[in-house]
Amino acid sequence: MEKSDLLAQFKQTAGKVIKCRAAVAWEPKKPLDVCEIEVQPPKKGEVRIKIFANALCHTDIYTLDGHDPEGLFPCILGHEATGIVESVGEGVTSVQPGDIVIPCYTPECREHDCVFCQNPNTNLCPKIRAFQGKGVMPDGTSRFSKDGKTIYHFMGCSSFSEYTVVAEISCAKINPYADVNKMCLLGCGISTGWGAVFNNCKVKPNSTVVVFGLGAVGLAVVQAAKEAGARFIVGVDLNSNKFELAKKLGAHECVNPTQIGDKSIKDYLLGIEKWGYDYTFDCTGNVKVMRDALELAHRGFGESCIIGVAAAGHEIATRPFQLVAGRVWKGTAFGGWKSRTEVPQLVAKVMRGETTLDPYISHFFKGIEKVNETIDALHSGECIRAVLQISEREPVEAPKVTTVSSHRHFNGYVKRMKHFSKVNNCEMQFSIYIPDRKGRTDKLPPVLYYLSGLTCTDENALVKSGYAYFASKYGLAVVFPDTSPRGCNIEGETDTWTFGAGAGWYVNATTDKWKKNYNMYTYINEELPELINSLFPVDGTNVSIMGHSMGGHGALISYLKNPGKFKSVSALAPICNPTETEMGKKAFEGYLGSVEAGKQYDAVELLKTYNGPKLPILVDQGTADNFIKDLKPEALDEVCAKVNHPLKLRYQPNYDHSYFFVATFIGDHIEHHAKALGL
Ligand code: NAD
Ligand code: AHE
Ligand code: ZN
Repeated sequence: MEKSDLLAQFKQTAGKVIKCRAAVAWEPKKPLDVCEIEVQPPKKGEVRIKIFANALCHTDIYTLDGHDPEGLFPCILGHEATGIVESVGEGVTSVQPGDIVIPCYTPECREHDCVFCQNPNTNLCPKIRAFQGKGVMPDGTSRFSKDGKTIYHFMGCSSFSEYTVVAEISCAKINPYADVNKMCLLGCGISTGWGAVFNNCKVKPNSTVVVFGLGAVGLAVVQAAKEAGARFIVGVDLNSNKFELAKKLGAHECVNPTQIGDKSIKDYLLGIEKWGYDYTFDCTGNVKVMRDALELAHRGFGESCIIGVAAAGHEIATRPFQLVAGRVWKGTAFGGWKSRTEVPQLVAKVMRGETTLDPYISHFFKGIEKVNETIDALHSGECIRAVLQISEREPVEAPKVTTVSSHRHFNGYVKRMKHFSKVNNCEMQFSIYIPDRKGRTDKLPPVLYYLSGLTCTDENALVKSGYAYFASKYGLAVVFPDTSPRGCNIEGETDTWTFGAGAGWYVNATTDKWKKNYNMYTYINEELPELINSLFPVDGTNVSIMGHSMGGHGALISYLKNPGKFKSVSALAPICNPTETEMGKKAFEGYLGSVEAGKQYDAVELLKTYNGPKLPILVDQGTADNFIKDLKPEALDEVCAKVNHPLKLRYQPNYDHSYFFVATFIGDHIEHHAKALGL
């Protein structure tokens, strides 16, 4: 079913009771019963979701086995899922029908008076926690029933059902192209393991780590500890079958406590690191293991993090001296992630290929009637995560993006990416610099698009312009697109440096020969920003543009053709009036069939009729620039004066057209943009 058909179907069911299948846990320790239930429409602040996939977490089993002090029956379990919004209740604004979401058991209300949401150190928003514990929605009632009998909600998710209802504040909207059969894992276990490392413990490079329990959660801890740069990671499990994957994900050594003779696991591990380990993690839920983990933390400063959930009545114990001696005992709920804000970022991280969920999916079942097989799989000891596909999603054609290279650079990362451009019908490359944020919940960085000149690729300005010091100083992301499509096998594509490859002129070609591939205007102004905004941690609503030479022309026309879109604009030695130059005429005749048609891509021409918000244009121009006759800064000056458009045109004595010129003034330009972007 196409998305539009699905939306039409959702319009039919909105506001009505939906009868669908769900896996009901009628009582503890019994197989789940797949039967037809009724799901009420969402009330105020609620969202009804059609579930695509649900992975089984140990906590579902723990509750089904009757170990959860909050466990209520009958209920619908499941809390690691993806789905699509079917309908929303009154007042819901953050999601709408058709959005792809992950229901999260830790909500995020984001209210100004929520001391938890406002505190960067915790994710424990308590807004609806009491209702979740009682198995009901925030109005105190359930949305599930069968033949008039109420069925309880579970952890605010209840995703072992074809349809469920959750609070809006529990609904993380994710990239619409995300693989829903995979991303469900980010609803609990894997996010929790990663977050325990990155958020709760902030594992330092060169540290030592022990992980007890190598299920999905423990393996995610191993994977993240490796990413954090730990030098020695030990995995401990009673089931040696888990060791191969643990080693693949980063464990240096794995130990089975039943296979070390008479030695206790504690003595065994202290035999390797005499004073203990910098970080230890419990991912078993066993309180004896929790004690060992704490006592294995390094004397003086080691931290032990409890992730496992212990059965009702079980308590942790140790001699207080263990803490007196400097060990820290801590824990995590959902890895500390602020769900609605950060789960979409985890999805994007997976989609960028910076980390993987693939190794965790050991079992995949199709159809809700297979739900008990997922439980058998988890009990078998062979399973990491069993994903149950509850409804199949129509295949979506996701943008294919790969990372060519990634480097740490000026307190951030610079990444070169490849992707298939639909508007240019070919593979394109771009680079992006993303500065670190001081705190991970700080505002996302605004974006500056830097368009390069003739013959350049995305690489020239990246390595020669000296932008990174300034971008890092202000906390600005910078995108460097390529200057044209390449390798399209168009006759004459590489014959000259002013036209074809390396010379796309930021226009949408209309001539037969070029129109299939050379659509740089739409690429720069639509396709690429959409891709960047959905994949990278940037604020795509706060954007500026600049460029050099042909890129200066691209920046000026993008600003003038999209009033209000950019917060600022600037250019270094821009081509200002291309319809009046030989190389511009040749380019427009080639791409558009006439010079006249080129006027819609000529800054001087566009300024004559521009009536949007007037941003001050900053332009630097070297007086020793050999190309000045093709640039025509004087025409820009003249038209701006005529139409009263603010222009700061600075002639820089004796500078030429090169990157020596660009690098000299890039700092002023980035400062100009940073101010406009509120940095
Ligand atoms: P899992 O059942 O897949 O894995 C648990 C692993 O621990 C298994 O490999 C098992 O062999 C091993 N194990 C059991 N007892 C052990 C012992 N005494 N010594 C060493 N290894 C032992 O479970 P999971 O889904 O990975 O979840 C792990 C724990 O984390 C569970 O208790 C779960 O409820 C909890 N959990 C907590 C959070 C949170 O936010 N705090 C989130 C998700 C899961
Ligand atoms: N209901 C149990 C608490 C269970 C528990 O600790 N849950 C974890 C998530 S487990 C996910 O698989 C958690 O994060 N809890 C925080 C919270 O607010 O529930 C009990 O002991 O009452
Ligand atoms: Zn879970």
